[in-house]
Amino acid sequence: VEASIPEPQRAAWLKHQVGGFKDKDGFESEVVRHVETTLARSMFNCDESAAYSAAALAFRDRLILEWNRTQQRQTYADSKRVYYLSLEFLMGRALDNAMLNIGQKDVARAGLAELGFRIEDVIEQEHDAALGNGGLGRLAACFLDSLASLNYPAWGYGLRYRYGIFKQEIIDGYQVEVPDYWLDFNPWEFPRHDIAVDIQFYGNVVKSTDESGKTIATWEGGETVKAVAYDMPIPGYATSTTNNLRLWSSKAASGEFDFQKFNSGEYESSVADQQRAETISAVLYPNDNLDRGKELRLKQQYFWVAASLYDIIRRFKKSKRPWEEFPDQVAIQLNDTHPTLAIVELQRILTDLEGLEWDEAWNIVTNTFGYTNHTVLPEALEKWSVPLIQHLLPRHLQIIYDINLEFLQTVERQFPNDRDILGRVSIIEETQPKMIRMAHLAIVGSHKVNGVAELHSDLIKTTIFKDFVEVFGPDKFTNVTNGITPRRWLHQANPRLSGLIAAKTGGHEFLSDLTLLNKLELHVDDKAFRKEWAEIKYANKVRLAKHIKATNGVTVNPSSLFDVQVKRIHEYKRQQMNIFGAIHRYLSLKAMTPEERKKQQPRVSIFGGKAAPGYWMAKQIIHLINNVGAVVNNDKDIGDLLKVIFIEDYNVSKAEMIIPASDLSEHISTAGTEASGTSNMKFVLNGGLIIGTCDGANIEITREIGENNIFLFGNLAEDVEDLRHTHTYGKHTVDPDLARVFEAIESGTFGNQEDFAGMITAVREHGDYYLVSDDFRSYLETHALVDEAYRDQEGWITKCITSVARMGFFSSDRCINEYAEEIWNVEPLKVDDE
Ligand code: CR6
Repeated sequence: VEASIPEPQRAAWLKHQVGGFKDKDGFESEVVRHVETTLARSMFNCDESAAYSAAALAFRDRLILEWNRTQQRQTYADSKRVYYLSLEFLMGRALDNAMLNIGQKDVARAGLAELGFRIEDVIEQEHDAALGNGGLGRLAACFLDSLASLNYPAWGYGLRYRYGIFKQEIIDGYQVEVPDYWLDFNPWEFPRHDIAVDIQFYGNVVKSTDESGKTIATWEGGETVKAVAYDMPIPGYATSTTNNLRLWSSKAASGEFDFQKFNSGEYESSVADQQRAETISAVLYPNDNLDRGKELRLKQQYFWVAASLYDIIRRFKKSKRPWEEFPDQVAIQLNDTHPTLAIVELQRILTDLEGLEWDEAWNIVTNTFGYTNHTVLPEALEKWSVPLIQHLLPRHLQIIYDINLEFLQTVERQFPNDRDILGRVSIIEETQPKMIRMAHLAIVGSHKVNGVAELHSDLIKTTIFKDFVEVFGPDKFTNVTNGITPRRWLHQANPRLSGLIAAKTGGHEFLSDLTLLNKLELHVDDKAFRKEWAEIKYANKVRLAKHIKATNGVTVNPSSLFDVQVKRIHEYKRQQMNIFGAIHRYLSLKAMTPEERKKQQPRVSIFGGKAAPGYWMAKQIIHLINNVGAVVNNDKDIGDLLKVIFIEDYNVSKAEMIIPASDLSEHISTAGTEASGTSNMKFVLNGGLIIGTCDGANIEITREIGENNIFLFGNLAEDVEDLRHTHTYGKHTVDPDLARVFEAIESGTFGNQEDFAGMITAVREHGDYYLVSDDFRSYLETHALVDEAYRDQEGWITKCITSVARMGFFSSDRCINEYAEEIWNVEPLKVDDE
């Protein structure tokens, strides 16, 4: 590496190489230097926000040095790299994570203290990087952490949205969306103005023949937009590997504005062009598990995919290898179907621009891509209308048709007597207008397709992708059960528990090998350990209770059972069932004598989560939760026996506070609808128990921790279809307890009943698609079992410790190693200095 500096200058460069701070003194001097120079602030009036900025810059400097070394090492080794293409990266805060992964948090704490700051207050200053909706985006962030921690040469590629997921405010019980402008000061990103790619849209295709008689397709005209790279360093835990997350930002291709237009007096329209271009990366679409088919979204997808592929190919070309070696050097993972156009774009580049034969190119393409499916919900499966693609990407549409033709021909040869299968597997849906089924395109263009938990991977093979299993054989389809990074979700979110586990398992090794948690089982009867365990949970609950007091103005008793459901609001996740259950509890308590009430287990029912701005039913659910809270929390008969809390603006940093404070969390989706869920893993890892359905990863969690340590209830996935059928065509009576809840709502107990009519009608008249009534009885009964189990505090703690000890499987490190071996065929790049 050093030899790349010309000999005459080498000594000077090496002599002045910076190393980043080494100790407390060095850290402090970096902080003060950044306050005074980079931030141009006086050290005499440095507030917490400036202290945060300066501390972040000091860490950023260190990271970028490691980043540089990692990139040099990876280029030099010239081994296969992984590219994770995701429209969402829900990163949360970076400073705490950087301090812990580098292993310098104690240094920072001591340094900041000497400068007059409490590290916790400084960390709190940071704005979350919230470039995602929910599980899918957070999974991508956990994966980046694991890829770096395991020393895989890997890059993330995404969009640099100017506005992340909206901030949620609750006003009079209703959700109000406020834009999340997060880029005012973002010390974690490096603009790379030199890395810019022109991206073409619209135009038309011209066909011609070359000397040899081959047809050449040329995509001409249209409009060009510039993609500019912004890099975020991703530090691995306890390793010097620092990988890259590259996010693309859109700009007008002509520079600031078109000078031709400007000089001819069209100033406004030249500015408008600029704004039009910048709109592409302006905002994250706020839908979780819902496809709306908007043109701007398609533009985002192509813009990001084309820029990323250009970048990947440029890097590949540096190695001067022949094209056929592309899949040996490059693995691209498609996080859901959002980046599926990459398949078409690579085929276009190889055939139209690089002159490869179709089959040769297609072979490269399919060996490069892997596709992860994250849902079976029909409303979430992406489809783009043919006229829209024709207009925006005319050449791509032709290639999609060619891919489909080739594919259907092979299917036809395989199943000469089955005409129907062609229509079912076709990439084109023959509707009016015709639609491109992106999942079909992703399957055809990849060598592996995976689901995200065992049940889900089985379901896609037997339902939505059944025919493809026939066509490609079962080996193309695999399962990689999701995981979470224990660095953020245990060590960072719950430092005291992490410390206690370290003391019992022989150090913090478990953070790199989560299966070491199993050593905890040896200590399950250790009195002092159990006491400390309980104290930590209580302290975490006190912290959450303070937050609730400050934001909701409600006093909750930390000795109550904290029952938490935090996630996107969605009918399939059934927050409505949870709030109906809380109403049932309230009605039951009201009907009791004071003596009976004394015997009841006090509870705090905690909700949090955003509703997509256009999702009316989800907004009703939020409204009902808040209105129930307003009644219950002020009812003198009830007191501490029940509180209902809606925590505003649930996000990653709130999750880090809420999850460690839960006794029980709810993962109660209609069986077969939640592909995996990942917060279920976070809650158990933090010593909370679960009430849940047999859905997603709940099933594997049960297998790992044991069925005595989880509260399962409800109908099974295999029975859902039949139940729905009887709702529609047979007899459908509402569960009597649920009917009483409906009566209470309809009598106006929780405000204007008309506001909640939709939620009730969905169950009573519209077929109860999510089986709320079918599962209500066993839901209530299981909650009663929870109360009973919680009253036995010793038994409860045993369940919690045992569960944590058995959670090793759910590390995203395990998950990434499975992807690396089964799908990507990549090896970690050893770091010499370790
Ligand atoms: N909404 C699934 O619904 C899963 C994550 C990550 C989801 C959820 O069960 O844990 O992906 N699916 O795999 C989609 O976003 C399409 C999600 O987060």
